[in-house]
Amino acid sequence: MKSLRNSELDASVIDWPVHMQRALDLARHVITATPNPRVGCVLVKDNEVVGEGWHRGPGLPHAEVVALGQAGANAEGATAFVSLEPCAHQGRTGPCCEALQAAGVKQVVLPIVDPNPQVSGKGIAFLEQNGIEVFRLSDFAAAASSINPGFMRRMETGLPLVRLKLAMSLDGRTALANGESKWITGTGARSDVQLLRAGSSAVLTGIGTVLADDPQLNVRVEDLDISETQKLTNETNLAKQPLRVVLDSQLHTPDTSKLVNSQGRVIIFGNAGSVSRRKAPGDHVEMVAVDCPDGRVDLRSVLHSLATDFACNEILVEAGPTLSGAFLDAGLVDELIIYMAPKIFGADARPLFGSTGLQSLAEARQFTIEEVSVVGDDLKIILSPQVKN
Ligand code: AOF
Ligand code: ZN
Repeated sequence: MKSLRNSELDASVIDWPVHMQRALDLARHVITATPNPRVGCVLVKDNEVVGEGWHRGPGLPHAEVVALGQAGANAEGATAFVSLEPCAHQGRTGPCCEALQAAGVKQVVLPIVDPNPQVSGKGIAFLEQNGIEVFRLSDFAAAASSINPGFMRRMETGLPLVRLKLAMSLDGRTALANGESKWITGTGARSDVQLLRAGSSAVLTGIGTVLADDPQLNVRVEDLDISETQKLTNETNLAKQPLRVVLDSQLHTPDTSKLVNSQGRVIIFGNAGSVSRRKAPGDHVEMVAVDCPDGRVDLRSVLHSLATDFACNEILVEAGPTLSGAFLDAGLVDELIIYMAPKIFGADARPLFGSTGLQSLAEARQFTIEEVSVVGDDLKIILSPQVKN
């Protein structure tokens, strides 16, 4: 395989970055294909696009196969631009490499190798052994990885990517002293959260939030602020709710809770004793025993189980100050997403996090601002935690 920078492309392939960008854009408009990665493919022949495709989810055709279907006989002699190395394995669907070869594709251009050990490097090897040239456009590597941050993370480390979402007032408060917190932010921000949920493999909360707020934590497609085209593109994956996960060491989640009584799978992590005593209120609810040192569910073990037993790529934590703080303290948060409403709640209202006992500013937990935007009437701030040396 030849690796090329955009600046190294000669005149005959000068439009390659345009096609690669298109393949990435197709992948990016897939809200989720969990547990699979979001993948896009463009087939080009004589400088014309003859087929496009994207992967919609497990068991459904991979991006290359969709694009080949569209191209038909025009795939003969075409160049395939794929946002991820084409697979060579028989999984839930057949190997894309063989489909590309059978259709007579002569070149494959990709930005990154698939980190899935079942696939990694094998797709490239198969293509080359069968006389298909493979090129890597290295300038697209970072962008291609960023489309599937959770899939990359799970394949490389065995843990999912964790986003922690919080909503607060201008003065960093999350509820009034009497507990009232509905709603801190406006409808724009709430619909943005729906999109975050829709893109996640699992939405995770704690028993405290279940008892206090009785949330459903589901995706309401009608509340998603996306175009009709994007709704159609994502019809299959949006019909599937993300897993809802509750950390509940003593298994106190009520059988009458909205979470348990709304559509979609629920996983409750608790201590082994409680799990063995408690009967699941339905087939869609699974109780899973997990390490609970000091009576608290061990967060790393939960994440490990979500990645390995439930194939979760991206986790959205929507919890109260205690569990949110515990995820941060354990260094398990990759992305902190704060919605800030332009309202003042005052010092008697409840804070975003509990006391820290800090004696010096130098010890304060520090973040880097990655992105700031206005969503409806509120501010959305995406931050990454700084790792302490
Ligand atoms: C591709 N094109 O569009 C996707 C790929 O078991 P399966 O059939 O669902 O395959 C899933 C694996 O295939 C997934 O873990 C990843 O390594 C790769 N995804 N590969 O050639 C695609 N979605
Ligand atoms: Zn494939």
